[in-house]
Amino acid sequence: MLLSKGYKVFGIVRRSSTTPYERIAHLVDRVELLSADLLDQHSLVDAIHDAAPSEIYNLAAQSFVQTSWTQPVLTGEFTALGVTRMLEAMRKAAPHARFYQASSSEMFGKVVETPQRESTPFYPRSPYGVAKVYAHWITVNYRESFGLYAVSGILFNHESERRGLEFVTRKVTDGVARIKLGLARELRLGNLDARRDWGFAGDYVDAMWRMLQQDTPDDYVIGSGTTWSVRQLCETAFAVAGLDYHDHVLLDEKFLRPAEVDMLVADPSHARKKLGWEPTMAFPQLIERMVLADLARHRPR
Ligand code: GDR
Repeated sequence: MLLSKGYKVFGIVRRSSTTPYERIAHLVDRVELLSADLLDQHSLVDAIHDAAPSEIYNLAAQSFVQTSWTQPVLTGEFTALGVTRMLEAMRKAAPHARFYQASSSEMFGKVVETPQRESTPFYPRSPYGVAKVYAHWITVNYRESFGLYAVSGILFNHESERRGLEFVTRKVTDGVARIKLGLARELRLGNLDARRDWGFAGDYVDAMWRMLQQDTPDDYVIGSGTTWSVRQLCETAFAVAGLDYHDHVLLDEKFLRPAEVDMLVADPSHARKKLGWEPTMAFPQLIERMVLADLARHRPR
């Protein structure tokens, strides 16, 4: 999206012995990748100094909720303290840049009001959610302490065909495609009764960009305002391929979480009013698009 608006785009990558750029393969000749690591303060200062950015989007995190129970300390390092390191690097190397922090609906966790808006108190339910609450408040604190243009976008689940296979929407759409094409017979899932407010990632990056174009920095909730269960996700996705989820979905306790977020639904009226933001793709169309993309990917050429 930034490239289509004429931006020069840099990304940071942490060193690895392999180059897993699968999801940005179509972009690697159009963006400049700099080596840096959220665990290494100095490398972040150098990367921001070299790129001299006008806008910084911090989307980096250990972002899989389930893993945050098995790697809680690492999750805190990347997802919480990593944000302080980014803000410190910006303060040092690009204090006039605008900073976007990818905050999360997981901060609302065991919700204290419905729908959830900017003023809803947080009650995180996983080490990931707890780390994101820290990250949110350090962003607000650096804005208030140092006058940085720093915003926190509280985004509800946002999905597309580029979603990682471990997240439930993509796990289901990929599973449907493999079952339809005879590559698998069953799909093992955890809690089918959890409800989420799922939207299209393309709409949500537009909201991030809009947040950084305002006269004054503020925080915004971004979501569709609708909520669907994992069971409804299964019904919708299997139906796209002419299948019935009852014939293929099995419960596997391995995918149940030690503490669950039962239901999330956004009230995005602040974003609608201030940013003029509206989602363009409803949940059934989003899931259909993802199933069709996975069918095309798995179909023999
Ligand atoms: P979430 O996304 O935890 O909401 O965080 P995820 O897709 O992993 O889970 C959504 C819900 O589905 C239930 N579920 C399963 N989840 C997975 N992954 N695998 C399963 O087999 C399964 N079965 C049921 C889960 O219990 C849960 O209730 C996502 C991430 O992108 C975060 O980084 C981001 O901050 C939030 O969305 C907004």
